[in-house]
Amino acid sequence: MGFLAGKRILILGVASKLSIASGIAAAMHREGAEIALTYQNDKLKDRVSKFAGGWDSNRVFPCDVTNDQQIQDLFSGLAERWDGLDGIVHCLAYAPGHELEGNYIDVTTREGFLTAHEISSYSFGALAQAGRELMQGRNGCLLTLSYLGAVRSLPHYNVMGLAKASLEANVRYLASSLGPEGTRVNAISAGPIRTLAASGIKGFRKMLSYNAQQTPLRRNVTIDEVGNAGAFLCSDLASGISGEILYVDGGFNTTAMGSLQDDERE
Ligand code: NAD
Ligand code: 0WE
Repeated sequence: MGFLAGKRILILGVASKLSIASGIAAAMHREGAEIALTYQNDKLKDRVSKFAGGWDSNRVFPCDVTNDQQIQDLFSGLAERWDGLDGIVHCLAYAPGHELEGNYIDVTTREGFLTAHEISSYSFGALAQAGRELMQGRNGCLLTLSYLGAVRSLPHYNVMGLAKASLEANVRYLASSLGPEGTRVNAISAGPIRTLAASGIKGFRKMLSYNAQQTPLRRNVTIDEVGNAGAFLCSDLASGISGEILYVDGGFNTTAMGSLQDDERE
């Protein structure tokens, strides 16, 4: 029996088979969880429904997180299918593309800042609020996805770094708020992975190869590795872990001076 047997988990952010949300859904399904998925817009509806079928699920709901009504409707719809919910996995982020290119000071606008923070951080708490009642009394778990740009500055990540910093603070405040109800709240800070969101980033291929070279494991991580860590964090195996940011990055964040040792004879 899988370590998520009997758990009912809502996953937001599947857009393609490369999505981190897809890696998490696959791992959770493998470990015996029942899955529900959302899609951002009608363009994604059929695709996400097909993925759901592959994970033995016909629970698929629209949810653009900028829309309060859609967030409410998501949980009313879910309540018609499930009498309780054990987990919410938040796998989404957005900033206007032109703000993820160039020098931070030159490209950041009030509007881009607000959009990035609304979609990438505020939405996590909004889902926690709307899902709270369904999660009562089940030792549930909330999970989100962050990136190192929350705590280090790096080229081009720009306003997304601020939004991820806010998201990580959101994890800690939600963990304090919901801990007394038994709900745990955590994030995975993943290393860079080629997904739809990442393919929109200029120079991403170069970043991937630099990252692999400078990482203790000398390679990039996969959505399956992030998926396994996500399944663990949402399971009772992680019952003592809350408010935590777990790095799944091959060790990249723990080093300095890069891989200088590889050419130390020069
Ligand atoms: P992806 O493109 O597969 O997923 C991004 C998702 O965000 C899509 O499903 C999209 O529909 C959704 N989304 C965007 N705006 C939305 C809105 N208004 N309402 C609802 N959904 C919306 O890319 P991904 O890389 O799998 O991204 C998932 C998460 O992982 C993001 O939070 C991202 O910041 C994080 N992350 C990605 C990487 C990476 O290198 N790919 C590394 C660390 C963290
Ligand atoms: O969080 C992310 C990317 C999220 C993202 C991606 C896009 C591309 C398309 C948010 N908004 C948009 N808007 C778009 O219009 N990552 C962790 C992946 C990523 O993005 C980078 C990175 C890494 C890593 C951008 C610059 C530098 C590094």
